[in-house]
Amino acid sequence: MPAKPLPKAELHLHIEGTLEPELAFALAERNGVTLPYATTEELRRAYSFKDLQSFLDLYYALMAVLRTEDDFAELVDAYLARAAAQGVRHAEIFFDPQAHTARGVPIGTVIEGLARALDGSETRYGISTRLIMCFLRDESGQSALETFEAARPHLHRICGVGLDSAEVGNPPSKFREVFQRAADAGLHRVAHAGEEGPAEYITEALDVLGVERIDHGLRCLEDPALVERLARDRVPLTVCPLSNVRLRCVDRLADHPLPAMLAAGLLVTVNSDDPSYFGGYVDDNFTAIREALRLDDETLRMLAANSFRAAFLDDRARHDYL
Ligand code: ES4
Ligand code: ZN
Repeated sequence: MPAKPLPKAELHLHIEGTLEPELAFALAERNGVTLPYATTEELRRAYSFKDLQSFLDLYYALMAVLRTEDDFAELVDAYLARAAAQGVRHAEIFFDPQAHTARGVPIGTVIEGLARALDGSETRYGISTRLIMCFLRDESGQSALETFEAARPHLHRICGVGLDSAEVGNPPSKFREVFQRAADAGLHRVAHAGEEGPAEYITEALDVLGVERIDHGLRCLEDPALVERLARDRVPLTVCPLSNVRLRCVDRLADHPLPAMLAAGLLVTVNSDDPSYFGGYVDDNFTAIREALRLDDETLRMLAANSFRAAFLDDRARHDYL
């Protein structure tokens, strides 16, 4: 019997990246969408990526099956059931509105569908949840601004904004204005940085966008002064080990820099990113690094506790979890 999973928070999870092949085919059938794969096995065989972009191409293509509020609610429900089995007690969930509005799905359909399922998460699964709206960094700053304004009637559903998609060549500074508007609306701010992109993008996300957490952040290790700053300021890094291997940011799990990050005093958390595509949910990431990196129980407990320290929880709720 596998050990009972440690209670943990998941802070780096793209809801569209939880779309399992079986649900993709079921939704395709319901919505009359034709997928360019005959079977779930054939689709799974396409899950072999050479870099971030090769993954993103498939990730965006499969989203064609998500069309109605019910579709988004079903996607969330399937994730929550899996997350509960992996020890998740709190989840801060990313979504990519532009990937849906570009296909003609109204932003209200996306947000209200997701939020409806999340409203039941505490009672049905014992998981508290938040939504974080991400902007696609390979789209323009203007498109991000228009997306933010379209989301205004739904901002009470959202706890923060983030930045994701193709990193290299799309620095955080492109999104200065929309992150300022989000700050003015009282929203939390996070950004993917230092996944494929350079350490300077991490510094820019902190200085220009005012982010409170860095998603991935692996490449901070190339800048010792930045590592010192991140450690001193206790800036959380939401690391996704299986993702890093599948997208070839790291050669093998045994070479993952997570131990070096911990040794440098960084506030590291472990997360699943796009679990349907990368071979596992969050506790699968814990199990994989425990084995590949030979982490002891104390380190694993610290990583789980860090997830609550890094979460956007008020101090009372944080205290209850820790
Ligand atoms: C993503 Cl792994 C990763 N990196 C950047 N953007 C993303 N969107 C979904 N998964
Ligand atoms: Zn991500």
